[in-house]
Amino acid sequence: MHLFATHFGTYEVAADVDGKPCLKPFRHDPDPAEMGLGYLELADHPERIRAPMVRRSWLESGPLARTGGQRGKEDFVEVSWDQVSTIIADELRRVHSTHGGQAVFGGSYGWASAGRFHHAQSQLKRLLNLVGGFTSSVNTYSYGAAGVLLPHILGVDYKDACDTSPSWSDIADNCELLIGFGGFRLTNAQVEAGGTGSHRAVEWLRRCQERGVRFVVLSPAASDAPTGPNVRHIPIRPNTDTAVMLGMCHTLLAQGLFNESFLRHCTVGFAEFESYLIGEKDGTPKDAAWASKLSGVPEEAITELAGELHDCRSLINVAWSLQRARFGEQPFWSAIALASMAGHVGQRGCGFSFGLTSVNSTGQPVRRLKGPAFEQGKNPVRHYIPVARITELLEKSGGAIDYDGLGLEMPDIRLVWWAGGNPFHHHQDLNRLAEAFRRPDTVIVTENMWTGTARMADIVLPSAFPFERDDLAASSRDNWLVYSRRAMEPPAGILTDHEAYCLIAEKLGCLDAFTEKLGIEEWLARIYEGYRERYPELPDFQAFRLRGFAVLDEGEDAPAPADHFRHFVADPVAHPLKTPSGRIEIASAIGAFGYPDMGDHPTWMPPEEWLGAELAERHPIHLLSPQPAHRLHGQLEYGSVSQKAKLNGYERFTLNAADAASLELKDDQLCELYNDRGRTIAALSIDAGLSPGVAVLPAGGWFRPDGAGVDHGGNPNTLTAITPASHLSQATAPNSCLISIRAWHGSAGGF
Ligand SMILES: Nc1nc2c(c(=O)[nH]1)N[C@H]1C(S)=C(S)[C@@H](COP(=O)(O)OP(=O)(O)OC[C@H]3O[C@@H](n4cnc5c(=O)[nH]c(N)nc54)[C@H](O)[C@@H]3O)O[C@H]1N2
Ligand SMILES: Nc1nc2c(c(=O)[nH]1)N[C@H]1C(S)=C(S)[C@@H](COP(=O)(O)OP(=O)(O)OC[C@H]3O[C@@H](n4cnc5c(=O)[nH]c(N)nc54)[C@H](O)[C@@H]3O)O[C@H]1N2
Ligand SMILES: [Mo]
Repeated sequence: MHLFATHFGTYEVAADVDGKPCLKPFRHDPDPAEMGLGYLELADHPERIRAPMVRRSWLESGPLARTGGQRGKEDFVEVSWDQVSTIIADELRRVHSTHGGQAVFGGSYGWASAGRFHHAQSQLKRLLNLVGGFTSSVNTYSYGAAGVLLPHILGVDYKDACDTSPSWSDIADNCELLIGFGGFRLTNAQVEAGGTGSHRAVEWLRRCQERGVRFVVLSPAASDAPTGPNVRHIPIRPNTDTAVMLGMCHTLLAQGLFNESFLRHCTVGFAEFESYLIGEKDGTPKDAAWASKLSGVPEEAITELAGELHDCRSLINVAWSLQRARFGEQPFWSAIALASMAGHVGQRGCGFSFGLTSVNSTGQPVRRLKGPAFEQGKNPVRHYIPVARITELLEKSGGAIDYDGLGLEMPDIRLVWWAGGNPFHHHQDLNRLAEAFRRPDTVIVTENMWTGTARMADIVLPSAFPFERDDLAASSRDNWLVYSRRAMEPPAGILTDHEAYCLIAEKLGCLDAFTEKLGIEEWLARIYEGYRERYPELPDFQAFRLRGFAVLDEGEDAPAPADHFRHFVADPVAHPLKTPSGRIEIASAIGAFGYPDMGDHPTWMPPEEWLGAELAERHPIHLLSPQPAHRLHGQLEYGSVSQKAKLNGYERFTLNAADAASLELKDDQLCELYNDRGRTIAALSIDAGLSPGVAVLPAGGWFRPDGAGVDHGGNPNTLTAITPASHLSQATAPNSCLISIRAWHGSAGGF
């Protein structure tokens, strides 16, 4: 079968009536994602990068003239591949020999495309590692706060926020009550990093409902609650989930409804937490009335839910979005404390989980295919940043930052190279990022399209789309392997990242080390054989290629579902967690780092930007920026599915009817969303199910500032702040953002 693998699923490559290649849903996928069906339309889109390009004054005067101030404002000159590979090789040599490898920032965060070989970051990092290395980045935008917190609280085995979840099958069979903080935004489950052959999250959710699992969803958006029976939606003020969870903890404590034996055997630090809950330290009991005032959730709802959490076989799920906020570690830590008090952790389908439906794989009862990728080699440079500190890195050069008990030195960055990511989509406070991006001597970007990031570069390398090359796709959290076969040739003048880097490696004298003298087919076979070594039941490479896919445990009974914490809870001494105490740390030594924004136990701290903040008097709307339903971040922005969801090319945002009326705004009206950091234009859609004082503008609109600095792409990151979740994680926190909204009277599309 001729298949094409993406992060949003697998598609069959067919021919349309004119004989041109087109994509069809994969026959084995019960819930294929619509957004990918038009992917091939992008092949000849006008925004495609068609040749290597160099910014004019950089080309004319070179890196030492420091013309970075012109980045994003000046035109580009087309050059040949021979020219551009010489220019880049010379520039890498110059920076490495004059400043050292740490002066190159190659962290290059981003989702790129599915495919283990053509993985954009791995290709770039392998090249850079061969010529002196680079300053790198750690963690993710997805769950950066959780990724640093959870190893302290649950142990390193649970670093990946997906790994705490019970299986959907166990939830359906055993759980009676599923409380979802942040709800279940089902369009998110269309995505899986690395790809999948089968979208199953929605099916599992339905099965839970059929089996009588009751759902309670706390979210500012009613649309986060699944439709169907047994679902209750409770509106909540953004960023106040910690308060509600603490209010529930207090209720359990006050009513004596907590599992003392579980707390004694399986956790440490409860006494300290208890003292905080009853207000011994600060005079404020964290009771339901207190939590209600902060969150807007009725007091009775908090006490009633707390009782039910204890009385029923219950599971608390927290969406990843909640930790993408100021103090984002707290709702995850609080959920662990609350579930520990309720006492069902370790029982099948119960306890706590993070990110059910945030992506397809969370909770899937499948064996995971862990396999090799294109090796990056060894980086001789030891410097790194937490991924969301890019602005400070470029601004400060030579400064230091706190991170997880360490002090990280920030090297002086002279050269930035980004491939497979779009910081001018994904990072916060883009106007500030743009200034920071103007500091280094040289910026290189490898891209398919003229994204905001490509426009901010000095040197742009055009990259083939994933449907223009062969690859082998698999997610390390899923059980599908797909042979992703080229659907068409790339246009003349456009190379794959690998081909482009071969030209540069040749100029740098490391071509053989870069390719190991293997062709693409040999690389794919080698990667596949790496999988077969671990899973001998997989068919041989030729059979796999011919069929187009392989599935672990195909046709067999589903493997035994994961039973995280089961052995630990049964015997915490024999099966300790990898935490300092061997148990769940309700209080932890991370408090001793002394960070102003991290205590010893789950704690409510009011963010600088939320509806209860002083700033709300000036900017009274809390902006949330969830994942876009119609594309993958900024990818497929120009696909027909994404374009259809817009109004005349403008991104849509939502607001409830009362807020719209008080601002004298109407449905479909173009509005300006603004605060002290920036301005962006989007079209209003009234959403009756949205809480008052909340606006929703999904991420992924392209940053397209006009001459006055007003973004016409509807990118929420023109408004969000770089303030981290905390000094512990230094993670991204876009969901703590206050804004104002007014009608837009400027020109539409005049940019
Ligand atoms: N406000 C706000 N901002 C957010 C979030 C949020 O919730 N709110 N979420 C954050 C999260 S969780 C994430 S993961 C990030 C995602 O941020 P990114 O991962 O940076 O977003 P993508 O648009 O997927 O960027 C990938 C880029 O790689 C390019 N690309 C694809 N294939 C290839 C290839 O083979 N080679 C090369 N060279 N390039 C390729 C694509 O054209 C695309 O521009 O955004 C974060 N930003
Ligand atoms: N279609 C599509 N799917 C995707 C992606 C994509 O780009 N497109 N990106 C993928 C990626 S990289 C990631 S990391 C995951 C992210 O998965 P998540 O982090 O789970 O998803 P989000 O869409 O950011 O947010 C989910 C919901 O949280 C709610 N929410 C936000 N803030 C609060 C709060 O303070 N309290 C409460 N109670 N609720 C709140 C919002 O209403 C929102 O609908 O999604 C993945 N799935
Ligand atoms: Mo993400």
